[in-house]
Amino acid sequence: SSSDSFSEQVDYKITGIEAGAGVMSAAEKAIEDYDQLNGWTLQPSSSGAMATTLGEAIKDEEPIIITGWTPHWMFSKYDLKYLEDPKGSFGEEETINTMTRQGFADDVPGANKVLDQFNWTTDDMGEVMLEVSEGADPAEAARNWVDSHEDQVAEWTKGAEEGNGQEVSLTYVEWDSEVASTNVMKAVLDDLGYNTKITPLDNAVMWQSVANGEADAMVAAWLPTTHGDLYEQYKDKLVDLGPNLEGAKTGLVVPDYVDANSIEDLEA
Ligand code: PBE
Repeated sequence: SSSDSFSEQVDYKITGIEAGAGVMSAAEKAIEDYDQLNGWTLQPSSSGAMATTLGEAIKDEEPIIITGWTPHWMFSKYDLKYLEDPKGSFGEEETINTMTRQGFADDVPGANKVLDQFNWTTDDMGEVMLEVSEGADPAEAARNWVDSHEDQVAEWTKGAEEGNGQEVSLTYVEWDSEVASTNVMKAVLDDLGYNTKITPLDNAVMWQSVANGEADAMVAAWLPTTHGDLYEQYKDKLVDLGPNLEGAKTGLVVPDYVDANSIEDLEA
């Protein structure tokens, strides 16, 4: 009934995303860290299904709690809030870094330079994500962004040798944020004369593919917390080109109408 607490109303369930995502491990950690989450369960799903479930709940002002992250279009489309995380289970603000396989800088220096110089803001990424969330094909949304941000793209390609059809392989995971960044990098590299292949994988396999040299690079390393364990596992086999975006964040997210502001406001 409506007098039930928020926690009872959601049946002590957090709506999650892909099982291999870092935010899922962080949510499992939160369930262990907070007495208030004792007995709660985290339901794996997919990023797309989570967003659909969130949209349906909001339409009817129903209670829901999800694993969320920024940048994400959901924050521009809906009124949402992160629950405070005083124990830091989800870590602090993060960067999204670019990683290449060893030897890539020597093999394809022009493309490596572009990847090294690639950096944008959460607002930039948000523009691409919003267009995709409204139904645009990711390649088309990336093309629109690249064509309308020529100066910024010129900074990324400055001094980079043009390609003559050399293949560059990027791996990613089909999270909305990484769909945006990876498609934008493909558009930029293709424009410079490279033949860029993008391949969606599971998170752990994405890291492994670059570490073992099957793929050239990825622009999807969330650090230091979200992918911290994968970074530790593979860092000796990777080249870290540093952040391509600052101010990323993950956590438990609820609609504004939910009467809770902190994970400690939940009930076991
Ligand atoms: N995410 C988006 C990913 C990183 C990018 C937060 C869903 C994750 O949890 O691993």
